[in-house]
Amino acid sequence: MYGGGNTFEGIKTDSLSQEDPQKLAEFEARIARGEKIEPGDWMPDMYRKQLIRMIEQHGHSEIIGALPEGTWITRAPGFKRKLSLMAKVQDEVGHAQLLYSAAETLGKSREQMLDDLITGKSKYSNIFNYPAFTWADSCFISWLVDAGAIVNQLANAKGSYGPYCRALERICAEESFHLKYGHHCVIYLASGTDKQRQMFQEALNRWWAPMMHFFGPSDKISAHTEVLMKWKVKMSTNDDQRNQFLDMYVPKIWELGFTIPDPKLKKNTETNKWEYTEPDWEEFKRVINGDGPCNKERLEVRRIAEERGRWVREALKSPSMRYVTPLA
Ligand code: BYC
Repeated sequence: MYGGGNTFEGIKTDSLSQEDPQKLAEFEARIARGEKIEPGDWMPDMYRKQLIRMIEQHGHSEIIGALPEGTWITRAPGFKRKLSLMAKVQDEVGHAQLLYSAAETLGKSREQMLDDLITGKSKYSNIFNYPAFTWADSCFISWLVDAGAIVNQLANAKGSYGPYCRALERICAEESFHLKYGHHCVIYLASGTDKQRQMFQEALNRWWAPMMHFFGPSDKISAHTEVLMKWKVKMSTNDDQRNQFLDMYVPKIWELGFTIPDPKLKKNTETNKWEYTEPDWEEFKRVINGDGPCNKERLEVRRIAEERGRWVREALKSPSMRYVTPLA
């Protein structure tokens, strides 16, 4: 089991034995029937904690994920791309808003979630701890990271927790525009000069390993998959999602004439699964636990944003604002 299966403080596999067996059976029967669980419904403590962990990490990934692309807004080639990228980055931050609201329905406040992000207690997606050196890196994120996110989110939107599923449905609709924008940017580089093609090839070389990590550790070592699949929070395993991504996007990358930096990558036509070099899970662990190339920088940006925005949040809460803002 990855991280001993107990890396999240408070999620203990034996905590289920403390639940009322009849309520637990009814809850599991509802899930088996495909019903949605809603915030006021009875749920086991472990289901609540697992959902908070996963939705919160997802929300953090959206706001941190806005950073590497965000730095390219002013340098995107041409006015139209600047506008599109600005809209995309704004959407990503909006996704965090939806996700934090979904996690709040489970009892954890947004302030606490943001505190846990800044202090390094909560995780966020590994992939955003790598630097976007060139415009082609930004194109890689817009096309392929968004593609990976859609594979994950389309599956989990059919899951069991109502508020998370509804947030995911809306996020997927917006992500499909991001994917088209990203694909368009990559096609432009692919059909451009040798230098432009080389730029994207180099981005692909840099981002392929983090992309393989993006879907989570292999099923053999994943800590939470079993219970999350049982309760239909995760609708497919990490390896299945990785395989689906490879199925959909490797042919498209090859079609554009680029080389994927993995000599072992090939589809096994008998098993219908992709074979690839085992990702370096030690590097993955280092990166998700705070020791990637950009972790410190990413969290520092968030910390400064929290500090600079404090007066706005406090002002919104002040009694005089009740008369001028619908938020109060
Ligand atoms: N990165 O038991 P496992 C976007 C952790 S944003 C970091 O398999 P699980 C975008 C995991 O948390 C969309 N950590 O976990 C935004 C656990 O550690 P803890 C990003 C990872 O939860 C802006 C440990 O490893 N998508 O696309 O069953 C611009 C064991 O793993 C990662 C989401 O957030 C990772 N990649 O499955 C552009 C999707 N993978 O908590 C684009 C929502 C694993 O025990 N999340 N870990 O300390 C999920 O679907 C699931 O959490 C995962 C992992 C499939 C990622």
